[in-house]
Amino acid sequence: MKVTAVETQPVTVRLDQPIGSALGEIAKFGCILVTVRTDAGITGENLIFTLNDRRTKVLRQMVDELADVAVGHDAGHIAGFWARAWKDINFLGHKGVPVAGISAIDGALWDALGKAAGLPLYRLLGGAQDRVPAYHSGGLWLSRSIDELVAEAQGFVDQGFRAMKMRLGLPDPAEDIARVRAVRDAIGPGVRLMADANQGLTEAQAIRLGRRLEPFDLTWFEEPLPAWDLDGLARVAAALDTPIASGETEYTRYGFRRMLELRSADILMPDLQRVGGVSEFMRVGHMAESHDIAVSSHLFPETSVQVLGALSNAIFLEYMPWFSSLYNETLEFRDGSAAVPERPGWGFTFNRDYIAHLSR
Ligand code: SMN
Ligand code: MG
Repeated sequence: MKVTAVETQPVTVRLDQPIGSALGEIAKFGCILVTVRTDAGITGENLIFTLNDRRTKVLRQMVDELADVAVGHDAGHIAGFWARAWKDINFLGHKGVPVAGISAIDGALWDALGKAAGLPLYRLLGGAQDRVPAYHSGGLWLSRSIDELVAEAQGFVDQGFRAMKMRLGLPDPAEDIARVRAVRDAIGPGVRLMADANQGLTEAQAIRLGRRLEPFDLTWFEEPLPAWDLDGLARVAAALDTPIASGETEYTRYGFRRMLELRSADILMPDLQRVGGVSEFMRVGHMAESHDIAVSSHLFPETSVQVLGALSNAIFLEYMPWFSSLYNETLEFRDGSAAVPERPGWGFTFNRDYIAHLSR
C-alpha cells in the first residue's frame, strides 16, 4: 500500500461563546484537515489546529511541504516516514510547526494502517485497556464567575463525569483559591478535580499557590511555569505534594526525555499535535513507563483515546468537545470513562457534509 497523495483542507471552528484562559481569550480555531490517500483506495485522516485561527496558513503549508516525504512510499512504513521527515526539517527546526506537520501526516498514516489491518489503533499498537477514565475540560474557564463555575461543575457531575479541570491564573491568588474551594465544595470529595495555570506563574508564585491549594486534594496542578523552564518545574514538583502535570507544550521524545531526567513532572500529558503524532506519543508513553510515570492526553479526545488505550500507564483522557462536531461518530462514556472505539483506525471519520458548510 503506497501513499499517492497528502491533501489539506482549512476549516474554521467557532465557539458559541469566547472563553478566557491564562493563554488569552479563545473564540475560534483554525483547523487543517489532513487526508492521506493510498493506491489501495484506503484513506487516513487527521486534524491539527491553531488558536483563534491565527497563522493557520503556516500549518497548512507545512503539511503540504512534507507531502513529498510520504508520497510514493509504503504507507505502513510509518517509522520510515518519521525518520525521513525528522531529517528533512533540520533546517527549520525540531520543534513547533515542523513537528506539527509531521504529527499531522503520522496520525493520518496510522489511521490508514488501522483501516488496512481492520483494527482499531489501540489494538494495532498492542492494547492495554478498552476504556479510559475521562475528565471534562470544556468548562470552568477563567472568564466564568464563581456562581457560573459552581453551576458548570454540578452540570458535569450530572452528566456522569467523575473528574473535571478548572483554570487558574487570576492576578490575585486569593481569588484562584476561592474558586477552587467553591468548585471542590460543589462537587464533594469523591469527584476528581484538576487545575491548570497555563504557564502563568513564576517558580515562587507556583510553590506558594500550590501549598495553599494542597487542602483541596487536586489530582494535579498543571503547567504552573513557562513551558521552557523544566528545571524550575522540577523544583515546583519536588516542593509540592500535589502531583504536577505538564507536557502539552513539549515536543518529541527529546523534550520528554529531558522532563523525565529532571523529574519535571509527576504526570506527562503529551499533545498528539506537538509531540510528533501517534508514533512519538507511544515512544514518550513507553519512556514514561520506564520511569514509572503516568501519562494523560491533551485535547483531541477522539484520536487520543486510541493511543491511551494502548498504554498501560495512561490514567486520564482530556475530554474537550471543541472538534466533536467534525466527526460522524461520537465518543461514548460510561461511569466517567471513555470507551475506546473498536472501529478500525481512529474509529472516527470526518463528517464531510458538515465540514463543507464550515470550509472557507
Ligand atoms: C488549554 C489548551 C488549549 C487552549 C486552552 C487551554 C489547556 C488544557 O491548557 O490543558 O486544556
Ligand atoms: Mg493545559
